[in-house]
Amino acid sequence: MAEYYQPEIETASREEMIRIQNEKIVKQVKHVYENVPYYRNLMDEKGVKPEDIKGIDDIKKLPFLTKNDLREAYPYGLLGTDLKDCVRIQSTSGTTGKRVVAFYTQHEIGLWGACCARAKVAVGGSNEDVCQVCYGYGLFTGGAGLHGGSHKVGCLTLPMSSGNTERQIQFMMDLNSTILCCTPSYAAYIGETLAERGYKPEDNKLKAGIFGAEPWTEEMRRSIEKSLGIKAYDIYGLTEISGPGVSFECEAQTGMHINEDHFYAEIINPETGEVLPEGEKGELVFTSLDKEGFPLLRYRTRDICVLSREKCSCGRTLVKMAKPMGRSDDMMIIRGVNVFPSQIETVLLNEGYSPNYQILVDRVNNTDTLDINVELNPDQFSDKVSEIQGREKALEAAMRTMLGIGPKVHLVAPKSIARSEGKAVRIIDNRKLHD
Ligand code: DLL
Repeated sequence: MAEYYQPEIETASREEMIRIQNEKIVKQVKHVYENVPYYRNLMDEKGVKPEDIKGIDDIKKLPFLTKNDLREAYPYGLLGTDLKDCVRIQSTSGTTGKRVVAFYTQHEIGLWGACCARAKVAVGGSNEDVCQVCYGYGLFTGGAGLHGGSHKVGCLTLPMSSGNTERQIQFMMDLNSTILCCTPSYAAYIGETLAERGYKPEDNKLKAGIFGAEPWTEEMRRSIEKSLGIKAYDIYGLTEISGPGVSFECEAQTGMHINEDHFYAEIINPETGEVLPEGEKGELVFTSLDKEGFPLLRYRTRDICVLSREKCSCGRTLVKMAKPMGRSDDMMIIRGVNVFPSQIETVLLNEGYSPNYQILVDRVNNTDTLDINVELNPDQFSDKVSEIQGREKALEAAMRTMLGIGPKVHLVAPKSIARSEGKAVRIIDNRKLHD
């Protein structure tokens, strides 16, 4: 297990990390140029040759890859090895268009598992733990990724997949699960169901949760920690770059350490493509430094966040990324104002509401409308119309302060908004139907 905490990498000096990255990028660009005609063409168009890349700083010279490139090259166009060397595919959910398929060699499966194992160790995981994985198994990377990491660390692994909440609870209680892995929205749902069944937070043996795959706020973290009686840690990743474990949170709970010996991160201005200095907010771009089967260079994630090299109390020197605010495609532009669902979630939880909400956007008479359905907690429920209306007005005012535009808030009955077992669908944008 100790081998999955790798101090020589995770606490390496800046010089040492740059040395590792320099060495890997030179080899990787050569490998891609020689084996991936699609990317070779992009490099040729830009007039860049592998010899121009002498170290990690030269990465700026390389062209970007976008989700559109992945769709164009679907299915085999970005493979860096023979198909016979690949042992697995995984795929994105395809919510924003055609599915993207990623390939893995045996080496890449190992590398991915090792990244997830670092994440497990960072939350205190060891072979003493019982790890309940309720991310979906199958094409989605959540189940397979956390499962791989859990095995490597030696946890007793419960491959539950998502859904069937009654069974999740039964196994959690009977088998004394200590680490829970699922989306934050599902964790909230499990917490709610446990309370309904009469369990108190101290009745379970859970100590930590590894939650990711969707944006969630600090307020949501606190609410889950309270309902399950655990420490809730964030984990980030995307199918194109491998899956969960691209970055992971440590005991400091102040952002996720990027496994930068494998994945080099840049923040760019999404409009101009210019690389931004550390600390500035922009689009996250990843280069896989040592994947051979599906070796993406400068892949634009569309996730908006900030990188920081501030000293971390855990001792790791791996660069940290802040919680992504959501994808640039999750950002709603409403009456010209940029609105992220995470801002709405922050207000709701601060005002004492449940994390069960739905955002409805539409266009009426050429004006954008924003409606938010918010579920009342059972103790907030009231028969008095005036009371409900008063609450709605107060929430609308709090939203206006946070968002800069005024939404219409509708408080709805407890349990009336569908719960999510995987990635929560928060936004229904009907404007797209009219466009
Ligand atoms: O969601 C991989 C994953 C599985 C990560 C389990 C963590 C845990 P995709 O389905 O390809 O892969 O979706 C990737 O999800 O670009 C982000 O927009 C979003 N995302 C993933 N993790 C986080 C997170 C998996 N911790 C996309 N916070 C990414 C916010 C996240 N957004």
